[in-house]
Amino acid sequence: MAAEAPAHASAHLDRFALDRLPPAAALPEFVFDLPGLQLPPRLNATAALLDAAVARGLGGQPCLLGEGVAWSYAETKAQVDRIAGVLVHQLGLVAGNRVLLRGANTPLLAACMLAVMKAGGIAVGTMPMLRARELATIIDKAQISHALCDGRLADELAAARPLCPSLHTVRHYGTPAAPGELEAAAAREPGHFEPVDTAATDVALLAFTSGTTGVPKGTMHFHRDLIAACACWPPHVLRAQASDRFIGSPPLAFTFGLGGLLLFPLAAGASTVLLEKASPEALLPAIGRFGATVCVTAPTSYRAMAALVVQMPQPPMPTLRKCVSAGEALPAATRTLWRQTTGVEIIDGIGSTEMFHIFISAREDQARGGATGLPVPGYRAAILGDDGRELPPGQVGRLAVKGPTGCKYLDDPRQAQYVQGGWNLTGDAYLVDPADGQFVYQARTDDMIVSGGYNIAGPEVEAALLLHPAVAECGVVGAPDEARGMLVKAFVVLKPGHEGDAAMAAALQDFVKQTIAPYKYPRAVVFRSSLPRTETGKLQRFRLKQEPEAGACGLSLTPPPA
Ligand code: 3UK
Repeated sequence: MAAEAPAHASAHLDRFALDRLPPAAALPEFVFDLPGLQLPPRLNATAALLDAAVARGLGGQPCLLGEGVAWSYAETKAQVDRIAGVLVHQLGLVAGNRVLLRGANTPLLAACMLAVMKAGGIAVGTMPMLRARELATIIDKAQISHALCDGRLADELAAARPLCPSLHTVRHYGTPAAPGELEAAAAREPGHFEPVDTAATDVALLAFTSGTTGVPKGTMHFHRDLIAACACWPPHVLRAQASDRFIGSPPLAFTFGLGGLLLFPLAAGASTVLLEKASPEALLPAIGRFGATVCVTAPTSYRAMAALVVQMPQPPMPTLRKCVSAGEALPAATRTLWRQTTGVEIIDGIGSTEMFHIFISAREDQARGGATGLPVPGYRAAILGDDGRELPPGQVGRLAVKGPTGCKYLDDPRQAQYVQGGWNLTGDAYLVDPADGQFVYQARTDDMIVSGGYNIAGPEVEAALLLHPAVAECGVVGAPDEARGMLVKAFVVLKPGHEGDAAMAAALQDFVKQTIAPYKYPRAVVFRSSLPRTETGKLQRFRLKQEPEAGACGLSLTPPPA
């Protein structure tokens, strides 16, 4: 009889990820003291979420929904097992191989991601909007061998292929109305696939940061990380139930979306709606149409949906009971507006691609305007000074966190920036409110505006501007200025019916001076019809900072670049 493999032995025959993990000394400290984080040494994330749900008797319950799709847990498992079978039996996938996933959010994309992990592969999600050059960078960095791609996005991947010698196998999938080659191959597989017996510390996911500068960083996540994340924020802060139905906007390629719209619903035995188009205009009616109860999206999306709701005779989403916001700071005005329009208190949470998901957040009953919340059970957080020592409450410093998940860059010297002294440093400036211990976001550390000797956090000025009834959206950055070093400059999108003229600029400047310390008011105000955002809903401050007329003071009415 063959000796049993030691509990920690990797199942990966392809050791690419294993060989590129940061050395032990460069890893953050991992903390597993929360009950519920005593995880077994062998763990396959898909089996632990999906197969376990079916084994618990949820087979007949709704699981993945989308346009023209409504799969039960049993049906989802059968789809996942067939695709895992295609990967291993037909496409020669070996445990540890990286598989590119390319498509808008759909049940089929979700099934592909789960299948890759079940088969012992490493899932590499990509934002649908990426162009050939960006895809090639990721494919090369991760030495990706296989790709499962939505047929409608085939062209850009085809354009990338000549630059990607590692990528030898591509299969396209279709829609419920027009199935593709992947579905045809899956139909030839049996409905059961035995999960690969991965170690808890085998890499399951490679998530690339949507970095604003430099080469994107690949963050590696173990099977254990995905399951640990399911045991922290969801049961302690979100507290969803099996009867819940999730819906939202973040792509599954973004860990905010993968957790919030796939793994956490599965862990709760709930159902989830995966929408290809989830702009505020599309998401709002979809909440009502699907009877969703938990909404997961970005702050700007709540603000835009609130503006749509107030134009309607009745809120179009009577079932909605929980709303999650992450990706950027939630302005107090948006929290209030959403509560007043829908009656739902938003659950804000800060997470990062490196940490996999949310580590500071507040339940509805703890939520307070302008604060992110408290460390999520399972995580510790501190504010560090420049010398790396912990600062007392009330002082602004660098946010540092540790917990069961943490930063593991794929072969990247920037590991030493994110992880210092065992802490994960997110790059955010925060303070702890001495009154209630809540963590209060200031800005990204490199976005702090130093003007005339004062430190000014752009998001605080944005929060003030958003309280003005004419402001739809805004972004505040520092613009170079000879006299002050930097100048506070606001880019403002007005609501329909308002004129972006000199009088409005002056009115907004006065309004900010009345709302927060006057020295923080924007000395330059620029009106725009839209603001540059990433596919994950984040304001691209670096692009605002690069504006050609960034030094100019006063008013500019130039239209946004196409
Ligand atoms: C910022 C926030 C204030 C912050 C993410 C939830 O956004 C996510 O991951 P990214 O790697 O960016 C991380 C950075 O985004 N941020 C995110 N949430 C908040 N700032 N308040 C918030 N609530 O600068 C952070 O360092 O793109 C969010 C879950 C998973 C994620 N990957």
